[in-house]
Amino acid sequence: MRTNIFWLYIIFFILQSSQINSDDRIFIDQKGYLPNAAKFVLVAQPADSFKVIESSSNQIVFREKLNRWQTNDPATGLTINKGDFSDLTTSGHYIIDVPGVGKSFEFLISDSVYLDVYHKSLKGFYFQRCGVDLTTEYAGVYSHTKCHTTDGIFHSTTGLTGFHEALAGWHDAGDYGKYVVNAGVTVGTLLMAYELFPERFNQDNLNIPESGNGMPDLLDEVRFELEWLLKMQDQNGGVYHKLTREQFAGFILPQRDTAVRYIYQISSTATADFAAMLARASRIYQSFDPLLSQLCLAAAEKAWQYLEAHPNIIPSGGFQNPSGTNTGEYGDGQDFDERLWAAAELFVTTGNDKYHNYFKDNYRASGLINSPMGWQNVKALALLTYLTGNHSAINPTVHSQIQGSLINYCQTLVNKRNQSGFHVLLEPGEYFWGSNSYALNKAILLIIAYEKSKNPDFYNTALDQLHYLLGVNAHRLSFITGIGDKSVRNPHHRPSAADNIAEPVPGLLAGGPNQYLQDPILKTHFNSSTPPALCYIDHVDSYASNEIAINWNAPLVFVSGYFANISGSTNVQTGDAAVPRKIQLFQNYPNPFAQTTTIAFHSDIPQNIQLKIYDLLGRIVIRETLSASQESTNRFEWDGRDQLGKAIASGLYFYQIESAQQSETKKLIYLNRSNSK
Ligand SMILES: [Ca+2]
Ligand SMILES: [Ca+2]
Ligand SMILES: [Ca+2]
Ligand SMILES: [Zn+2]
Repeated sequence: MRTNIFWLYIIFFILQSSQINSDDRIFIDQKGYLPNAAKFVLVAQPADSFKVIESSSNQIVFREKLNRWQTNDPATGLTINKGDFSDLTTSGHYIIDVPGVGKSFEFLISDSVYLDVYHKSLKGFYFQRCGVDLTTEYAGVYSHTKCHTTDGIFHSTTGLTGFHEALAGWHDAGDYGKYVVNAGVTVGTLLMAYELFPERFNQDNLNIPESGNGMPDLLDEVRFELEWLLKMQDQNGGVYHKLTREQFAGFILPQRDTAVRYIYQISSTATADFAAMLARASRIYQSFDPLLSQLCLAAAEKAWQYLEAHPNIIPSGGFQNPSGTNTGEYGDGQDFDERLWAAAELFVTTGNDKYHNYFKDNYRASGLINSPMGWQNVKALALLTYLTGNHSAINPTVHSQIQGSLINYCQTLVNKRNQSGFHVLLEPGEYFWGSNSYALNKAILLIIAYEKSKNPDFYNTALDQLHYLLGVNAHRLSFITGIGDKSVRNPHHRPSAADNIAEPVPGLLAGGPNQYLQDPILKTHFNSSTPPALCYIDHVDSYASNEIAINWNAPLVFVSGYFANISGSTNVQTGDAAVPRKIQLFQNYPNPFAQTTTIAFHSDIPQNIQLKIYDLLGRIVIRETLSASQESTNRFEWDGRDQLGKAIASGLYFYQIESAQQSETKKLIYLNRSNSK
């Protein structure tokens, strides 16, 4: 008898908790969807159908069946049903309701739905700037005084001694080191975004110190890194591998990290990455800053001369931390791909046969495009540079071979997406350190393949990777700080951990699930039988799943920026006055109303909004200043009373919201039952 009661309690408890947590089983992109792109909701619980509800009117605008999509998804162990609402193309705010399961987060359908992701992820680089004050004007609550002002001292292994000024550049990741090799794929990806799609990446209004100077802010941000990189080249053309402490700093603010930071020895991977980055920069900055462009080209050619003089990898076997040093190693025993990338960039910039011949002699050495780029393997960047480069000497046969390999590889990616419960380009085994960036780098290949082929599967599969990062994952989490209703809160990021501010620095992408459990926290929570995609924890100590890094944010900038500016019609603007800060006002509901009504609006940025309600003669009834958040719908409840609390007369009124740049007005009808005749 007691046992029965005990079991009743247990069953009651399970029922209760499954109701409370039911929303955890509905997966949508927490930002939302482009009007004309594919749209899916995933539900990891048996259910037959779903409804899409327009938030402000509470009206059902779409209803469809759910179908079984994956049974025992190999990466998560979940059984997943899928609903397709691609046919809903009307812009607005929505919620998905799955009867018997629950409701989703609110999301947006809009052409500009990813603008916020793009702006924040690019601004994320500004927050990583080293050696300068981050002022409140640009950094807000995350401001701090200049850090690491004595970079750097030659490490004894360089054979050199003393101080060599190497300020500027970005902190690499959750730590404060600066590593040339990881700058390589990062700068390469950011400059590629601008070079391929200048009309999508040319905004000059991202609120960094160089906003409004006439140069796209993406190029200003990269320039800050180039200024540091130029200081990392030795007189012999070789490039020092990194600038770090011997041991990682504790979780302190950057300006408090005053231990000696060393410049380590030259490596051929750093030298070749450097040559590639600066050769690419030379052609992109030519029209904005001819002097910088010349400096970059001279430095890149000098680096190439060093590589020619040292045909074998330097140091032998690749860079390794000397004894006594435990900061990031970025070791890589294969410098073939870095040299190939340097040759490709130098050829496209100069047209010089020396570089072209090197490229043509070596481009097939490890197959064509068959994997995405990463810090350790930049072959895909080399091949993409040749594929998308603009030079009359480009060999059409080589060009078409590379293009064919890209298209073929992207077909395999579409097939892989169709095997994955969450549409992600990661299969068991690929949930390694930085897995989120691995999916994003594949999305970059899909975008370029889409531009070449116009195959919509490539477009939508690339978008699926963004959806994955923004909530369509087993954790139902946005992996980007400060974006979405439920996002990473505790990144392994020293400034975020040390600043006594609850919200982490925004716009930073966490590494993501890591099935290899390469830190003690992951080992504590998971084991080898945990489904690979579940091996993630939002814990500050989980450096192997929850660190942030510049080479992970760079592909996020590329992919979110590509989809954020789909019209490609944005122009370089000058000054904050031209900032297109969008607000959108929705019809109040209920309307007409007798008791209370809700006025809802959306703002693309956090800002103060003036709300006014006025009558047919323009007399103000209500005037309020509201602080709008950009993450969700902002609401104002009104009970038909004026500023003094007095009930107003029945009739037609106007309501208006106004930001510094824009205003929108709609009508409402109030029925005052007590004073209507
Ligand atoms: Ca600018
Ligand atoms: Ca390599
Ligand atoms: Ca914090
Ligand atoms: Zn610093």
